Amino acid sequence: MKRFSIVSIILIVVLTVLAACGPSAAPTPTPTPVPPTPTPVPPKQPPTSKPTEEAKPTEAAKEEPQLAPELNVFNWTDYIDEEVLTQYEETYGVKINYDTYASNEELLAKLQAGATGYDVIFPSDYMVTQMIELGLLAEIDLDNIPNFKDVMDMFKDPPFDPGNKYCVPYQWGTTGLGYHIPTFGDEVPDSWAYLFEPEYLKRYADKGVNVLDDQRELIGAALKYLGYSVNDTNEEHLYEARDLILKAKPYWKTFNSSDYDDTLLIPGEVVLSHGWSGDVFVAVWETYDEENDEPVWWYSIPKEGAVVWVDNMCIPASSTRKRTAEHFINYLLSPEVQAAITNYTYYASPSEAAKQYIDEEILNEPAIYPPDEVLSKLEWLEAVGDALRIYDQIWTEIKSQ
Ligand code: N2P
Repeated sequence: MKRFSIVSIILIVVLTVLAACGPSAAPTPTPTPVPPTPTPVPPKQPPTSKPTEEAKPTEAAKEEPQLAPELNVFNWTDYIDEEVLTQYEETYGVKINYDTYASNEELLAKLQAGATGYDVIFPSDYMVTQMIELGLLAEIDLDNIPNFKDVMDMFKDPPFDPGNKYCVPYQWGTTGLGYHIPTFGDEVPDSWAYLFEPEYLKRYADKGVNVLDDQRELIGAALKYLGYSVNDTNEEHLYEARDLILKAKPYWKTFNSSDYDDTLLIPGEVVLSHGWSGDVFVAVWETYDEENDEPVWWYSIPKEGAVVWVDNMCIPASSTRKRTAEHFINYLLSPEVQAAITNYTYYASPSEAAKQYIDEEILNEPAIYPPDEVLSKLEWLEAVGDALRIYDQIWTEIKSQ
């Protein structure tokens, strides 16, 4: 299987917008599911509305808000098909300056260090809580995000952002173990023991083990393995998790959460990786043995339980282009664009309406769209309040020893 091209879906969006915006626009095509093979790039479409003063918008385009000429977007690495950005730029005449980060803490540190200028950011659930408390987010106007109506109920009014006052969901997934099937044979690494127990690690650590360079994820996995909540705030439990991690650390080759999905593709680099579902599935499908119709990599959710998370689209309090940011967020939440992103990232979409455009193999993959019995074993990361001090302290110890 290949990563599917998104161009046809984007074409549908553009044609739909064109049809809505101008008398001479093309007719609206009936949306069709993403084809399983890449399609040729469609001819470029003219922008439908331009923020510049000289633009002469059609009647319908006048309904578009006045858009800023550019927007600064700061997202996780490998988390969008850049065609989606190009299409937005070409359709609305807004230049997207796109930059990436590898963890919530990196994003927070940038904002706290006074980085201004970002207009759209993508913090995870627990980080939304922290950012709201720190006054780092602007309130969002849901009236300007009509595609929010398609968001699944489980992602509306979340505990970390009651009433979706600040953010709307972008993509969601789980955290588990990616493993190299030829190394493990019939054995499925179905426990966090494969990441933390030296007696397990001894068998394959020389072939490479990666862990996410992410404090809440790694400490959370250790807590889960020890039988505690991923949000535990008990100091003794946290030190137990630290000690488990320090005992396993000599067996780990890398702490990588930015481009570890690429290292899974390099033969001999790693055979086991703590990872996010979509990143691992990119490796699964990119290394798929077409000839024998067998995967080389696969993903497991450990039996002790794991993290389920949702990343969100939010506007920093310092943004000066809030209306354009909302317009862009609404575009990213449209069913066709959500499907295009999911078909590229292999992360699940929070948009119910996107499902009709999402590839069947993704929709039916329980490790990407976990069924209720799997979901019930998963836990959401939550802000840990004052215990964050202990998390930070043990993370420093882990990284420095
Ligand atoms: C994609 C990162 C997914 C974000 N590379 C995990 N919250």
